[in-house]
Amino acid sequence: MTADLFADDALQQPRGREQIGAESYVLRGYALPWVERLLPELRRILAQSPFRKMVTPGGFTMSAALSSCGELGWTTDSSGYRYSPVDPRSQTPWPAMPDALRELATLAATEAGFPDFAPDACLINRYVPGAKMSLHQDKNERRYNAPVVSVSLGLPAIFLFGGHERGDKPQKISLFHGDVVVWGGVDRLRFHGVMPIKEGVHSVMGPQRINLTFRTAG
Ligand SMILES: O=C(O)CCC(=O)C(=O)O
Repeated sequence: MTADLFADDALQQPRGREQIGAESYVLRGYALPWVERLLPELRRILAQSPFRKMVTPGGFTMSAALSSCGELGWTTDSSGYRYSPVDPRSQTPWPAMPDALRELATLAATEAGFPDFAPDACLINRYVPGAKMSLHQDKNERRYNAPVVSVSLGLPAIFLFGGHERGDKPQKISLFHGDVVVWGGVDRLRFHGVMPIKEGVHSVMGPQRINLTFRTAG
């Protein structure tokens, strides 16, 4: 991979910080300089804990495929949503969180006004065209004092950033390869989701969007 391969994304995205809530920001293109370090680490993680489809407690199969790294990984099955120290597929610990991922997440959090972020969980979502994430709140963490840091790679997405009630009309925010969204503080429990991904092939990531969501869960 060379810098040329993500030149298109860099052109689309003037770097900068867009405020989307009282304590929420989109950091445009923030992860672009990290992509070359992130991709080999992602390949290593996914060789150990491959993407898999998970089922919600209500019996629906999620359209995004999931994996995780870090001390805790988010899982769902018929008995509920929870964080687990082991990958339910192998019953062994999730892959460790690589330094490059942790550093990116903590620097992005600092840039957004959360200097003490110490993530112990990184959920990795894979969206193929048509896959989506319904509006939800991140509420399985033990405390809500740490922000959520969400890194977008690959195909563009429309991120839905709602309010504190499910019925609140969400903002629609276009996210591109390398964008990072951080929300915390008074915004930590806002509903959010992703509209169905449009058909396409990204020059670096191929026909998919991968999202890394960092949280302090334990
Ligand atoms: O893919 C995204 O941008 C958001 C992911 C998300 O909402 C989540 O993992 O809770």
